[in-house]
Amino acid sequence: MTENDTATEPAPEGPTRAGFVALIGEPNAGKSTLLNRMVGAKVSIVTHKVQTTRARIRGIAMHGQSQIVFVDTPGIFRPRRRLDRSMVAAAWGGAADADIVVLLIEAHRGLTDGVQAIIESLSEKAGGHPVALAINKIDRVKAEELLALSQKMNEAFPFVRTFMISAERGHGTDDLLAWLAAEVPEGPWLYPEDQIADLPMRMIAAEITREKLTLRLHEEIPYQLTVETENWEERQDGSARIDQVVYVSRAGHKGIVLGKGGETIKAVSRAAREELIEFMGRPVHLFLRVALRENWLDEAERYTEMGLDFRDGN
Ligand SMILES: Nc1nc2c(ncn2[C@@H]2O[C@H](COP(=O)(O)OP(=O)(O)OP(=O)(O)O)[C@@H](O)[C@H]2O)c(=O)[nH]1
Ligand SMILES: [Mg+2]
Repeated sequence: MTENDTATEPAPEGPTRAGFVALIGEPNAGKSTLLNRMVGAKVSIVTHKVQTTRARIRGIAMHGQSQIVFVDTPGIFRPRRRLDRSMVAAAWGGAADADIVVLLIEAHRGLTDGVQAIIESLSEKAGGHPVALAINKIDRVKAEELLALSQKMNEAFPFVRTFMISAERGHGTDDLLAWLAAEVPEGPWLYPEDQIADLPMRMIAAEITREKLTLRLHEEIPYQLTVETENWEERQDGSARIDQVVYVSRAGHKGIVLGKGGETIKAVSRAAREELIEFMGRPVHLFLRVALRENWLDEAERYTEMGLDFRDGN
């Protein structure tokens, strides 16, 4: 396949292709936004805060005869806590297992120290897979700045391709998808054609609630809590009853998560329920409780629930 072929739609009767594309980058680069854009549905949660994604999340996109399995990963940063270390290990694990790696950076922040640190580990940790660069959030800068940044980045690492995109607005993302579709290896599809995610519903539901909590709570509180779906009951009337627990690690956080007269948790529950109804296309009854669990950040079971490897946090 030559470079000129890559931007064109593959012939419908051509061979099928399928592969894994890992999206890596600093926290907040826009990886989850890009995954959702590529898939055409909200599979991975997004907030304006760093370290939103905690585990690897797969989202599946079809383009012509190609199936592209995008792997959203936690942001790569200098870890402090056990959870941070597990998250960063999950991100690098995603890169190592992928057929193609896409490094996302933020156009307005450029080649930061954090990006530099990622580049320094890329050759070793991306397992020799091709790495493309996606300069995201181009809506925030002038065109002249982009060319200079692209040049600087390509001097720092031998990217196989550079894309200028806005994941949020959908600029340049079609070109990126078409290129990836042509680059993934020939082979049978890995998932049914209409599947968009492979996360269990109980985990998606917990993530949606965590997103609403992260949006409403401040400072360190979102980083000190986790959400688990404890019970899922299918009701005869076609609705689902979902019971979730929010674990907090400090006594003082419980009251903050509940809010005055339970206001905060009620607002979170309402927002999460609305999104679940939209996602599932049927009625949902959501029940949240908040529990103090001081050591949850050091409990193996909590990591398993999140889809993380506890040992990576050592
Ligand atoms: N202006 C602008 N904002 C964007 C764009 N793409 C993403 N964002 C915003 O950037 C923020 C972070 O987006 P995420 O998709 O959560 O970033 P992430 O890389 O997954 O972050 P972590 O999960 O924390 O590693 C959100 O507020 C997005 O709305 C873009 O193209 N332009
Ligand atoms: Mg994310």
